[in-house]
Amino acid sequence: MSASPTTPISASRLLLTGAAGALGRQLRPRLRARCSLLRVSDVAAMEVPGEGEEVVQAALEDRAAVHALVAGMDAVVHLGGVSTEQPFDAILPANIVGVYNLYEAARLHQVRRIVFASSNHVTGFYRQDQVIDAAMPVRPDGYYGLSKAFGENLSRFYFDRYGIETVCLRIGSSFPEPKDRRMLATWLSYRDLERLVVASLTAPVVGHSIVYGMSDNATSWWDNTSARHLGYRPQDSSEPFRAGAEARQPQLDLQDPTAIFQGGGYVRIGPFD
Ligand code: 15L
Repeated sequence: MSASPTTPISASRLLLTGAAGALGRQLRPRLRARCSLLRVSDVAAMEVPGEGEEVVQAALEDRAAVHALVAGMDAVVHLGGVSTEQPFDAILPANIVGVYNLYEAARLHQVRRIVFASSNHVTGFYRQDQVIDAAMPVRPDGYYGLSKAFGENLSRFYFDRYGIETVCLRIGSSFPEPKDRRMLATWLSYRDLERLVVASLTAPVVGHSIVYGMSDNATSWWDNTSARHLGYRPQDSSEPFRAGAEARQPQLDLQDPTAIFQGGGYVRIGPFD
């Protein structure tokens, strides 16, 4: 069974990082309704706190600020950091140093579970004619994907060494609707994103899990069988958007890397010099 709209989050004090971003803004009210205290954070300004909320502006590379953020929390939904392909120097502070700061803070403050927003770009150099699962070797399609692979490895270390559980969500394309033909395979509706995050927070045992964040799309490159223990059951599908996406993009250039690789356009961003 996937989590119902009223499933309380077993962790009653929850930290949501990246709360000013597109997905953070979606998740904030949905998570607020399920926990006793929601602390939200971002490097950017956020909406003022509602009842049962705390709002803390902080940079992930600021170690002391991250330790203060994490203190007193039962669990973390970590969406913070750079979420698109950028030069390495732009990725390094939040996505590499920041994720280290977060896990060190979690260790010191005895946080038991983290839901880590990874990305499909960890495996973006697999081809679109392959179906892959989370046990296959990573094939990042850029510095952003590499940083998410680092976060996945770091979280595995913190589970093996310290027992902090993590669910790594290799999020596909979470937008109001699929924007192009690639997203017919990678789309994750906002409602399914919520279902996935709630399942990741409420499943009794998750250990260190990796799951692709996608809706119940007819076309799919990702096999989530090994994450069935999470109880995530997507209920939306990209299929109703297929005709529109195909009409907007009637021709596919099969020599174009963006039509060959799962990471789409990310595979050819850069070099940046
Ligand atoms: C991501 O990881 C990005 O955060 C998002 O903006 C999209 O580009 C998405 O991947 C995608 O692959 O469509």
